[in-house]
Amino acid sequence: MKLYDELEARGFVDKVTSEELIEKLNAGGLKFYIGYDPTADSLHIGHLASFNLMKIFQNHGHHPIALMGGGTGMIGDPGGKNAERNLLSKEQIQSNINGVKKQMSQFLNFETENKAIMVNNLDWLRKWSYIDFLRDIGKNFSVNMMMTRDSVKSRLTREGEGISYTEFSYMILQSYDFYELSKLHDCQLQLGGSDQWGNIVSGIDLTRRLSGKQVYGMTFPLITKSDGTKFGKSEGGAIWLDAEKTSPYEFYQYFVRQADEDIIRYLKVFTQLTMEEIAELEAQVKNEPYKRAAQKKLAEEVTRTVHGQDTLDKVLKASQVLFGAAIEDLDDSTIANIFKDVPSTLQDKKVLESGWNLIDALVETKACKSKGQARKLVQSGGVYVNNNQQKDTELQLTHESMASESYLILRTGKKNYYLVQFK
Ligand code: 629
Repeated sequence: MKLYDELEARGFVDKVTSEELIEKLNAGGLKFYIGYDPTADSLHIGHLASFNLMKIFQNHGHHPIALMGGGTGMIGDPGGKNAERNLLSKEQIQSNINGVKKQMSQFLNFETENKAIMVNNLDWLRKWSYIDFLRDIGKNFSVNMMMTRDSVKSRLTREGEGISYTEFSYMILQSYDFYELSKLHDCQLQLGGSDQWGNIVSGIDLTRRLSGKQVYGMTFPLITKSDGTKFGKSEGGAIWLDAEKTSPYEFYQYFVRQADEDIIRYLKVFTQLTMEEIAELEAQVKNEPYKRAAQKKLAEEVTRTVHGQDTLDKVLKASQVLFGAAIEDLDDSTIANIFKDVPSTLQDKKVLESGWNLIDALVETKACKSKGQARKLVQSGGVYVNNNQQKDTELQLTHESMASESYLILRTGKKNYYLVQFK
């Protein structure tokens, strides 16, 4: 399948700056770039579609340039923001770049013939003096035109929150990047989400003015959810790619929870699955939606790409626990995530020294109303410690009974779980 046809089939085409681009896309061999400002020490799933897009371009013989905004990150893109951002310190930006670079390298192939390269726009932006930049670059920008760009328009109205000269001038820096990359690397194409259209078009205009070169742009639609809520947010905030900020278990569950109405669109933009494989999953959503096969496939693909096969295997095992699977070699944070919605109680670790009687434990955790009920339930085989059935009413819970460093899980019947945290 030709690249442009695949992009259209996957819903990746929002706008292109010129029809000429289409045959260039299908011919392969283009140097192209996407920019990422290091506004946090980790990328989030809002960036995932753009990584997948770069991989698809690379698979079709184009040369990816991943641009880190070490310079633009110091200014802040006003696009999509209705209030001024707080400036990040230079140290914060550098540490964010280190975190983001590591994550980005998991997605792209930096070895192959059309290998990806990573650049940092601070390397060239830092060289300019303010006066020279105003004279040589700023002179090419009409403020009248700049004020019409979507990224700043809403901030200039009376109702808007206003905009500083700093954020207003951001598009000049991004425009300059495109010119610089066309000069340094013969980069002919910039990609970005639909929020980047104005910045991309400004860069094409500047490149033509400064060098006479024609370069191109293509935007892709920002990911939306049918229920109108923002994609990539959960009650705990953003869904990060960094396992320390969003556990792989939570990361996986986020994708499993996506709605039937959205899941096929997400498979197309977040994975490398073929259109045939996706069509097969679409049929399953229609015929057996309760199996959530498409959601599980998406969650597996994305979790494997971001966290690796071993972590995915652990997450898959953990996601079976609530269905009665054995609770073994799980760490505290995964257990806390799995059982975050079940009743939990706090216990003093000392109680395990002499042994905590199972019947007492069932009553103290309110799993059973009385010792009599607890005894009957244990004898009838309706009680489980860490999903292992326990029928001995004299059982003493000790350190060996723990599921992890701090947790032990009691269960009555099929699915009534009680988490016990020991301090
Ligand atoms: C210098 C900086 C450039 C080109 C781009 C940039 C960054 C750009 C921006 N992009 C978003 C970001 O950094 O703010 N001004 O988080 C983000 N981008 C990926 C997609 C996007 C966009 O990294 O373009 O639409 C999210 O999918 O919001 O020379």
